[in-house]
Amino acid sequence: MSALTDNPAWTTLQAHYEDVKSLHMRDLFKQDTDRFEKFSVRSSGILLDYSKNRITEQTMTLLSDLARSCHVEQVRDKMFAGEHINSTEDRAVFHVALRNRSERPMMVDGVDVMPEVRAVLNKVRRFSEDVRKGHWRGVTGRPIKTVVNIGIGGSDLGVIMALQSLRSYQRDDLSPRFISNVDSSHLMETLRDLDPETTLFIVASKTFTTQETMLNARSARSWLVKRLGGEAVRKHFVAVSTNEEKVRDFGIDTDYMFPFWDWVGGRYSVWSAIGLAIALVIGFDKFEEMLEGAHAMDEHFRTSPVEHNMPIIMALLGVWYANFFGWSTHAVLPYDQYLTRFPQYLQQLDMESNGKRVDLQGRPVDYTTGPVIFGHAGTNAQHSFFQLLHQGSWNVSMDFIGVANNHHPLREHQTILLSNFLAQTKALMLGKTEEEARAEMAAKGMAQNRIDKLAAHRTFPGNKPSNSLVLPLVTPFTVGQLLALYEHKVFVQGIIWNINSFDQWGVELGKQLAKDLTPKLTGEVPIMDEDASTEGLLKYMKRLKKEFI
Ligand code: G6Q
Repeated sequence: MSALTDNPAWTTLQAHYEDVKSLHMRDLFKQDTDRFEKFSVRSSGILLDYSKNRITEQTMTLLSDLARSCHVEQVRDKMFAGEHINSTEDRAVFHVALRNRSERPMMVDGVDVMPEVRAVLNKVRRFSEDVRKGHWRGVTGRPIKTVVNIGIGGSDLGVIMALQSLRSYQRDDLSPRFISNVDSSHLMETLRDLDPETTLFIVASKTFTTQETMLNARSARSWLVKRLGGEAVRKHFVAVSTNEEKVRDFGIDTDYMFPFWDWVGGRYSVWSAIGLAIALVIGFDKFEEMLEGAHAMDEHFRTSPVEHNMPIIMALLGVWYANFFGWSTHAVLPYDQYLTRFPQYLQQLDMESNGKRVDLQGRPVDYTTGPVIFGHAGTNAQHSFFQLLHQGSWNVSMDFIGVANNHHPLREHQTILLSNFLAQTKALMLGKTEEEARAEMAAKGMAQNRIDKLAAHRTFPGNKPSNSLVLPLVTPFTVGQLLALYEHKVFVQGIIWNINSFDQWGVELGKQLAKDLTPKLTGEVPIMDEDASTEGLLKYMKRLKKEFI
């Protein structure tokens, strides 16, 4: 037993689970027509309807008790106070300072970081405006038309996701591209049709040592130098990093280095100068609106009581399914094409943060932690994996994200999109009984033997829980809110599971081994002291390389 599974709030929930696990939401909705009012919450234009969950009022009371007994509010307050809650790296977790739009100071180690945060934002503003207005030009005097962000993980995923989401705010003459994978195909396909004279590279790396990013940056620099000469680097390369020395060594003018700080975790860094590509492509004012949206969610999270706190409610529902129902998968399903990259972004945010197996004290946990996250945009996803959600043998908890309005006013498209959004959560909740399936087939005049044969196949168990988040429109503000909502949800779950959501040691081992294997692939070091599989694969690949190239 651990402190968590021993916690009376936890054991009470376990007993409660036994009482409610067989209840069907269809009946819960029949018994209580106020479920929507009782189980929905709003924050600055975003609505969370969590009534289609396998919960009663008592469930929510007990889950709130759990949050309180795990000191969720106190740890939240420690984060906002700049305390070193990232204990394994002994750092503050302070991305909320990057989007603090209030006059409140944000203190870390006795220093208010807001003057520095504002100074970097101003630098981002000036540079992005210069580029957008054509004042900053390439070495041959032509304005910039393409911004290539070279980064990986937290220095890539947030920026791609935000720019994909906010594509309708993009100008036709300034567009983004991304190079992240060390696979040369990514680099070469990205550069293939680019004009070096109108291309600006941003090397985005907190450490400026990440193997993939640095190799991609060097190859991009060679590509540029070959075409425009060495002098071009200072006009076509800028950097976002915490490592000034390495930026200078690379040959980037440190006047065009946009700094951030070690209290910003990689996957929480889109709000920092890592967002430079966002400011360049959609304009600094829009980037600021994104910060404002996140700040609005921060204020909601910081000040709302547990029972009305959107991120806390979503976190608790996740714990309810992961730890009491024993479901290990969570799907995120945005019904908006602009949000297609959102599930992928969340995979890193959630799975890197809460994919942990020891608690803060270093003891193995005796409960499950972060779930597997997957998802895709509706309605497309309905035509691929939704079958499993409706009738598969696994259970998956779900977030549906609906957007009331569209940037492209083709009314019929939007109506059908929203109808599908509503229909899915309803179908998943209600299901279809065998009697209903039989009656439906009979009404169509089907023969009885055919009905008997198909009845089980056409039955849907229902009782599949989902949250519905509804946004007015995909804007910089709502994207900011949405990201912050999920950041805090993940954080709250980490508090309850007593794990550190802000380190990522799991990423290290593979990185180290890759470095050791490189000389074995190149032949600088003989293939020895490897396990039989790695040795066999190494030899096989070396042979194929010789045969094909
Ligand atoms: C995120 C991780 C990781 C990181 C990348 C890139 O939280 O730490 O995804 O962002 O490894 O790191 P650099 O920005 O240092 O290149």
